[in-house]
Amino acid sequence: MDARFKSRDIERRSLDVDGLKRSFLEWLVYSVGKDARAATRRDWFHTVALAVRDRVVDRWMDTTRSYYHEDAKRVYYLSLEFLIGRLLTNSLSNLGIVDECRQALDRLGLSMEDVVDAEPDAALGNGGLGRLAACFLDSMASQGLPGYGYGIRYEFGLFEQRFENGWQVEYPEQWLQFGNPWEFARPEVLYPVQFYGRVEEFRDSVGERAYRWVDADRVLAMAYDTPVVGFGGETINTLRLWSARATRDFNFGHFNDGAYMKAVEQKILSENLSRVLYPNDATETGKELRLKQEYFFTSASLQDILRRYLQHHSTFENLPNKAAIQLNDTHPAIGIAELMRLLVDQHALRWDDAWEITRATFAYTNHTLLPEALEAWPVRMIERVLPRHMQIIYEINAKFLNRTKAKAAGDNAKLSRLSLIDERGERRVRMGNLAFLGSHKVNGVSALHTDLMKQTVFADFHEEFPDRINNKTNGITPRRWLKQANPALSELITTRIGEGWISDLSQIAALREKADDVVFREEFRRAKRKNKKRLAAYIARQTGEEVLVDSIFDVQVKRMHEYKRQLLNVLHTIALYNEMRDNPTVSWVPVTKVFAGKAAPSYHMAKLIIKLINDVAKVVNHDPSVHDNLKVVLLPNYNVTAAEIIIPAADLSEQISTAGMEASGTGNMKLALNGALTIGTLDGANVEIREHVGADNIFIFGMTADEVNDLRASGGFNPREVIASNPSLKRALDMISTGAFSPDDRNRYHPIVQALTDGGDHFLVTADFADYCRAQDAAMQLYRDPEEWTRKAILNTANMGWFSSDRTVNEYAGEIWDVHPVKPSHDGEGFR
Ligand code: CBF
Repeated sequence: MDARFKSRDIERRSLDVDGLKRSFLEWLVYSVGKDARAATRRDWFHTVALAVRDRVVDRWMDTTRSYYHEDAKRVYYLSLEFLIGRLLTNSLSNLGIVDECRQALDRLGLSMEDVVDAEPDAALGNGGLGRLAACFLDSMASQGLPGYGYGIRYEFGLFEQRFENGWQVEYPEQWLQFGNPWEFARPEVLYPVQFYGRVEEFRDSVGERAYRWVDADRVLAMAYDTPVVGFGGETINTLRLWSARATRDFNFGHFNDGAYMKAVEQKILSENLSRVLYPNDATETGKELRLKQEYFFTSASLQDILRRYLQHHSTFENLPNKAAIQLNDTHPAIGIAELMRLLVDQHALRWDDAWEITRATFAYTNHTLLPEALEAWPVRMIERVLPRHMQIIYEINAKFLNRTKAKAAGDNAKLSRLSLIDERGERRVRMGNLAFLGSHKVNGVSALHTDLMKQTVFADFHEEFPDRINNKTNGITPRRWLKQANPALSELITTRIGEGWISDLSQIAALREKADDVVFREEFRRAKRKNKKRLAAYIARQTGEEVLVDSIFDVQVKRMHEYKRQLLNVLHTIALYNEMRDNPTVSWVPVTKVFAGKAAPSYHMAKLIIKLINDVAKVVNHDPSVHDNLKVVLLPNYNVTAAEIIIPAADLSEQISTAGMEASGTGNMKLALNGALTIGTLDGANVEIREHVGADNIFIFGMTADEVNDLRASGGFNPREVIASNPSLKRALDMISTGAFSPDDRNRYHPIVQALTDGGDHFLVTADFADYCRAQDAAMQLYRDPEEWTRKAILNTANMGWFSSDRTVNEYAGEIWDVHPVKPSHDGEGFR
């Protein structure tokens, strides 16, 4: 064998600095095809990523082989979104070779940061739901759980956000433009997915009535696999993303009559299916292409799951013992009808047996109660796009309602609420009801959210199936959100309590006693300051604004949405600005308000709020009378990479949604783990964060979910009265409405003012304003006492151990999936 190939083979395994350096040089030439003198940063990123990928391949195969040999029960996480972000540092960190890589690059005269920064951010998700899926992948692999992610390989991820004259403008996010070194294309893993056509009835071999779906359009789903490196590199799981490919079955009739190009064009159009991620967060769009995307990836995933199952089994009754399928929201809920179709139509199972198997295999996570986010597809659309599925849905519904009718004893209103079909107005399929009925477990994502599910959206179902709803409070991976994003703090923690916390975050509780240690407090502050300097430099680069590192970094980073109430924060900013101007001799605590977040392109109000923040920033930041004591910045293009810079630097974490509206939140967890104090309502997981960090170490304000509910139900809320009785609120609103921040267009913010006044203030911004200001004052007072502030910040970090996604995933594994860790057998030495 050529000596060079042999040497590459050995290099593949080596994890020391020399070995890494040698393989980087080889990979640059032989895989990227560049000479070191001509290589760009991007070439080096590809080189390093390919070299790192090589180091996980053997272990990846070992893992997959072990699952196969043990015929282990696998969990399949079906999600339309995986917000994985960059993978280089994550992979190096989980393999434990960050320093070795840095040194190897150093010897080549390269900076690790430059190489890391050349990686595009894989933004295959909108926000919390997609990022949760990515955290779960990390946690499953890190704990040796046989877990697969299934989703779509979007060519364009979530749009890139830029500000032009203060307005959000969307640009395509072309993360695949220069190739993706992490993925393996699998052109041989190809499944047909059908759309449209009609259903034919026939008699099967035993004379039973049966159905086949004919005259349909076909698309192929092609797999791309990305290895998911678990912490320690023991287990490497798979994220399988589907890309749409046109079939090659051309109609030669077209060819002959000269319409060949038309036929080809049609085929190519079918590849649009995996082209772009829908940019809506927790909002349903109702577009046919979206329904097709949902069915496309779900059908391909189910076909793949059944293929894997059939390697060991010839009948289906064991499917629930070998496969747990988790529906990440209702987006893949059509899978319930699809599995029924595959079992009944293609594998000739009896309906009742197929239904038993389906229900025992699926579980469903609900992520929001917002009515506008509950998917409900028009019956007519499903009938046209997925005609056989519509029949199956009708059948499921009829059987269920017939069974329930007897018990419901004439309660027709209840029956119509339970129905899979919403008959009010245009008839629609309620995907939440389908997901509920077709799953053996249904969970919410925080304790409050789960309670509200039982009381509201799924109240009738809960009455019918009292054991089905359970809670699984979200979590975040400490590997990315502390170890990787915050090296300063994580190194400090490790020097004090060892590194056990990285794989068992409950161990971070050992820091509690350090909160009273003056030296530790000093070091904790130093780490925070380092992160704040890093963020200040990033702010300067992104916005041109200089901010004081010693000001409170008051951070609200999340999607722009009225229920998340960025407006409440803006109103407080204006009120504070006025106070500072009115009282120039007071020694103010300097404040930097940091905002970041994207608005859905069609969500006009959210886009107007972005413009307002930018307009307020322009006025405040250039007003010499506030002496730089107040700065407002809105960072563009919030994504995972930006979050990794912003979150470790935050002092105050804004979690201020209207109570009852944020299902859980996970940014709240990331910020608290990184030592920010939360200012928040009793909403979502904030309630549990308060229980864990202690009521003294969090600033809670505002109405509770019950109070919000009562107030709305009473119909007696009058924002105008509240505004009239609060001069600082009135003044802030007057400034907005009279154009103090928009002299070029004084009416610009009329819709915002209208919504907060005559519009009834649905999100109760004005109702919570006074108490929010009180909580803000308390935070500012506390900040004057750095020792006490730091003590509380340390207690936040120390008490967040429970919010690890390892804990969450373990709960799913034990209480929903019944899957167990599998130890891969690596029969070679070290990494192979
Ligand atoms: O559960 C994960 C997150 O999901 C959402 O982002 C969603 O898209 N529905 C919710 O809005 C979050 O509250 C939740 O944390």
